[in-house]
Amino acid sequence: MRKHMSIIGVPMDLGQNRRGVDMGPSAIRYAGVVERLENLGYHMNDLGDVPVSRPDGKNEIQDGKLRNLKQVAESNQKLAELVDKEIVENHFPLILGGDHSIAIGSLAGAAKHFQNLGVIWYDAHGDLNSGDTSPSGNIHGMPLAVSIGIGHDKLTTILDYAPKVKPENIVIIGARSLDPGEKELIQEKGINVYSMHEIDRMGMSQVVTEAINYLRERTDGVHLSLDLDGLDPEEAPGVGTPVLGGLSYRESHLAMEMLAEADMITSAEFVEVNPILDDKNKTASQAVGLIGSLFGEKLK
Ligand code: B3U
Ligand code: MN
Ligand code: MN
Repeated sequence: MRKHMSIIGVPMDLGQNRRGVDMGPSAIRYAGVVERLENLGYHMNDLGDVPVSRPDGKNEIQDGKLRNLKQVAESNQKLAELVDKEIVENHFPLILGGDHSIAIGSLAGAAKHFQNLGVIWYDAHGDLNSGDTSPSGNIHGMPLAVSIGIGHDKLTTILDYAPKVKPENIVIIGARSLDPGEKELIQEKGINVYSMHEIDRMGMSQVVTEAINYLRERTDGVHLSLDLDGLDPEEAPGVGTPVLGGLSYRESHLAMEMLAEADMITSAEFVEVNPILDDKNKTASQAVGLIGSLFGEKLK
């Protein structure tokens, strides 16, 4: 039977300061994501975009510390409901961002369906801040903390349960910019991190093999959250917070191909593509290339 996949766009740009990332879902669609997956034999249904409201003021800081909290929480609630519904219908949810704050809703919708959801967080950043540790007030730097139950109630209690994920079920790959509070949380909670240091030393192949073996033993599903700023900005320039010294396109393909072979990903999102900062839709095209590999392009 052909596997069903649902595309969900989230044109969210309120989790950070730079406009344009709201056009990410369009750019990834324009780069041919649906056709690419149809060619691999998937039955595709593009559900369109989750509504994102405009802030009342200009990039308003709410509740002391969090930028656009109300709007980010509302869209994530809608996204969580949609992801939940698609999983109930046995459709694989493929979520297109938008800034990384949308992982709050993706994980809320997905984790409900597993005892022990694993998370692969492919990112230059840890996204483990809360209002207390964030240097920016930007919610896109907080979704992983929210998923382990740390952060504002409006975010942690979406779909009325918390936490969504156990810290030991998380594997971060590609980190090279962590804030002091994030480093503390990683130590305290024992979160697995393969920073660029480990990737340079061990190679991507070894890193992903370890991650797969580790998650296979302890989880019953795995959400892949891929922030395009995990890639090096020379190759993927269309992101809002580029950090030098990142993963290559080749290494990233290898990681996706290995995950395809392992056949363990149960939901996925590709986030932070900002077409305004991009070079002729290069970053969106890379996202589509990586999606192709994740869903078995090499194997078919
Ligand atoms: N850690 C910083 C910067 C950042 C996080 N995520 C992105 N940038 N993309 C923060 O603001 O929390
Ligand atoms: Mn991120
Ligand atoms: Mn990032």
